[in-house]
Amino acid sequence: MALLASSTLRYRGPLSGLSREDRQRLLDRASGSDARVALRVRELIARVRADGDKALFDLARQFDRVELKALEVPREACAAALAALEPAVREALARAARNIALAHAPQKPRLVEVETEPGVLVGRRPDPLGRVGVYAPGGRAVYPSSVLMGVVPAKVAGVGEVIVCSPPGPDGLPHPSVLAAASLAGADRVFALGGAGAVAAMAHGTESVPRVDRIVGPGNAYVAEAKLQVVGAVAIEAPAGPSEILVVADGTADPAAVAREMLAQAEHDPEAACVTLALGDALADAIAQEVERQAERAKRWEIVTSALGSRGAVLTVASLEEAWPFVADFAPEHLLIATASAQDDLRRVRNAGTVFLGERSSVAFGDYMTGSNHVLPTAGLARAYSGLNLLDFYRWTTYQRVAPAAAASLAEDVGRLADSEGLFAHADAARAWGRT
Ligand code: HSO
Ligand code: ZN
Repeated sequence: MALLASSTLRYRGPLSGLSREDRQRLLDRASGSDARVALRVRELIARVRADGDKALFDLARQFDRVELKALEVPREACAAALAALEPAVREALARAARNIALAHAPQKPRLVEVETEPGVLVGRRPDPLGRVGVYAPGGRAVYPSSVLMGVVPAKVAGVGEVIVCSPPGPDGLPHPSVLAAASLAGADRVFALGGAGAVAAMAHGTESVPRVDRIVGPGNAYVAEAKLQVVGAVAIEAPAGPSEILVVADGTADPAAVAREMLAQAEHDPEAACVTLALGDALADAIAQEVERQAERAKRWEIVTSALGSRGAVLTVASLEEAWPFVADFAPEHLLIATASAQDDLRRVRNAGTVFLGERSSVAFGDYMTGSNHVLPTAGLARAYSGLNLLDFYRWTTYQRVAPAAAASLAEDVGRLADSEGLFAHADAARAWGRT
């Protein structure tokens, strides 16, 4: 069946009527790294590795058009930014930080020990990472909320040192709201560094910037590419690309509320993907109309209309049963279940970064305030990755201890296995304990 025309949305019609290519376009959201970006980033990383701080000062001049006096932001500047925030905003930020801490604290992993055989003890101890770097973008996206999402769980985990990097403005400092959030969340050190240079500095270290063990936080295409290129020197989290929302709505959903949710994620990025699966044509038409109406008035009109025009869709399903396989294939960053049976429907969900149950559970609440983490896998990576969580800030140390009688009992079998691999020194090392 042909898709109905819609001036704002790229697709409006039945899910079952989507052509193979159109379905693929909705499902294949990986941006794939641009060869030119990859090359530029490779050069930038090499410059930072070769020239350290000097390269970072040069990059600030080149990209941020500012002559930095220092790479590190004094603690007092962060505290001052926090003090200068409008009190109501500061309170709201503090409330968000509190909820993030509360939601993440129970995720604390515990040491486990098992006896696999009498006298054979195997243990696994969670160790907080020594140093973590949180990247906070500047420019079009200045998200103090994302600073909280990275720094607060790292501090809850007990990471030794948490540093924040964010590009400088004309005054040589990162955006005041980023500094305020860093200070509120308890970041240990803050650097006025942006882009691939910041990632390179955190991955390899320079005279002023300490090398970290893991880099987290969103960034533009250069930052994302740089993070991929430094894997090997450091760990990163699942790369997060443009925002996404998939809404599943039944007849109890308010079309205006569904449209608001589509617009909210659309305003992040011209590449955002916003899709609704609506039960029945009447509801789908009402939602599509609302999207058009709200898009016309959107404050961030350009971004919203490009997003909706390239990956915006309101698709009709004949039953909710038809929706769940699509949810699993799409693996959205955010899934909003605007149905009467939302809580039950959760059981049907496979592969979503985070799920919002009922239309009142707006994605905006999760983006800022519920305490759940908003650094989430995009581009279908929710098939394998989870959103940022406390475990991302630990590594595990495993250990084992073999008691004397157990050693005697293991010796011969281990010797046999080692012989079978042709590793005779291993066999000797094991059998020696069988003879004692
Ligand atoms: N929705 C974004 C997170 C965010 N929203 C930050 C508002 N500020 C993640 O896709
Ligand atoms: Zn958002």
